[in-house]
Amino acid sequence: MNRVIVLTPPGRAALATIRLEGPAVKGVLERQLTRRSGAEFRFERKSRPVLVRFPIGDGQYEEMILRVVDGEAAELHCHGNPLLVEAIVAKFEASGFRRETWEQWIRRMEKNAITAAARIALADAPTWTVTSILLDQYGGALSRMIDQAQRALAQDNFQEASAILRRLLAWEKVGLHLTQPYKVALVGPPNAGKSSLLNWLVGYQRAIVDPTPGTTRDFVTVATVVAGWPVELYDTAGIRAPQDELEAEAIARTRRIASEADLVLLVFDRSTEWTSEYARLQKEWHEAMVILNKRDLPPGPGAWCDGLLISTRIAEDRPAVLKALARKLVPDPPPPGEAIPFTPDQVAGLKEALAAIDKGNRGAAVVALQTVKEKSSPVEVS
Ligand SMILES: Nc1nc2c(ncn2[C@@H]2O[C@H](COP(=O)(O)OP(=O)(O)OP(=O)(O)O)[C@@H](O)[C@H]2O)c(=O)[nH]1
Ligand SMILES: [Mg+2]
Repeated sequence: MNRVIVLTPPGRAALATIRLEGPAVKGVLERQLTRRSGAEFRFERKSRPVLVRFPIGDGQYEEMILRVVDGEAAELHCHGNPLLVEAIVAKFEASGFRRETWEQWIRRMEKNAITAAARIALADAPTWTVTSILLDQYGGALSRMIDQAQRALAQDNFQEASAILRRLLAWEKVGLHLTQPYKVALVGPPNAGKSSLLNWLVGYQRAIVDPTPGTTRDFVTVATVVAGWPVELYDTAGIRAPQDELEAEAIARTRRIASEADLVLLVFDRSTEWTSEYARLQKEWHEAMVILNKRDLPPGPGAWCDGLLISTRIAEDRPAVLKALARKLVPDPPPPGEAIPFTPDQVAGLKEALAAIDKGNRGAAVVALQTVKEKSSPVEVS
């Protein structure tokens, strides 16, 4: 089988790498290419990278670098313009090459589905923390623990197998958030400073801030990083008795977003009086992290609840908010080298194996674990 694979990410870029594999590579390249000097191109297994000319029609040529990988594989490094890349790939397709995505290529190259998934997720890793955890799994941390559980099962040591799987599954939340950011919703009464807090946390004016209560109707989200963890902040509309249909819809959306969030930041203006409406909000989001904003102003009266006392006008307060946020999201960060499942398929497979062990069904547990190693599909990167 002959294959053509674009290894570089889609979109405009300075360079693209197109990989060719198969018995026809040598013949096709010798027919298509000429040396930059105009001399004939000969495919040599051990040559250094060479500058070549690739015909793109109408007597035009595109210059690129060719690297011969082995007798049946080569890489073309060309300009990254997507139109050019597409034209080159199409030309090889016309010569009978099959187009493959870089994810398919990695899955084919990697023997183990876990290392393949890690390699694919690594391409999108947004922070060093995420990268280093995924690198551990690429290096075999998760596969080794699954091997250990399988060995324990082979020796009828159900207790040890179960303990290993429980430990792996304890990282479910951390693991799945390596490829999906934590969702953090900023919720609270109008004018509390939710949009200000969002801007302050990310360091630029993303959301509209205004002294008029009820400013935010159409929400913004913004991607950021908290202590190395990818986070998506959701600004929402202030909760109060709606003054029109639009606001009612905005408040309904706030509740939807909050219900889907990993964490709710309940923001109050500490300079106002504590009200029964505040108490109701606090009850509605009893698991929220409470932020008491505007500590630069005199505190308002009433039986105020506890919370992190800050002001978005006081720069020194920012690290404390970020620290508290990180502790709430990831109370126990994993130690280096820890085995962590990081795709929904892996988590589902481990849970299936654990359920089988609990029922004393060794056969089903072994199959479920083997599936995690061999078949779990990697996270698709768009
Ligand atoms: N004094 C003081 N004012 C603040 C602080 N944080 C925000 N504000 C002000 O409070 C007002 C409301 O801020 P926003 O961020 O728009 O409040 P919000 O909660 O998003 O309001 P809605 O979108 O209406 O629900 C603005 O005038 C801000 O400048 C603070 O720490 N101290
Ligand atoms: Mg707002």
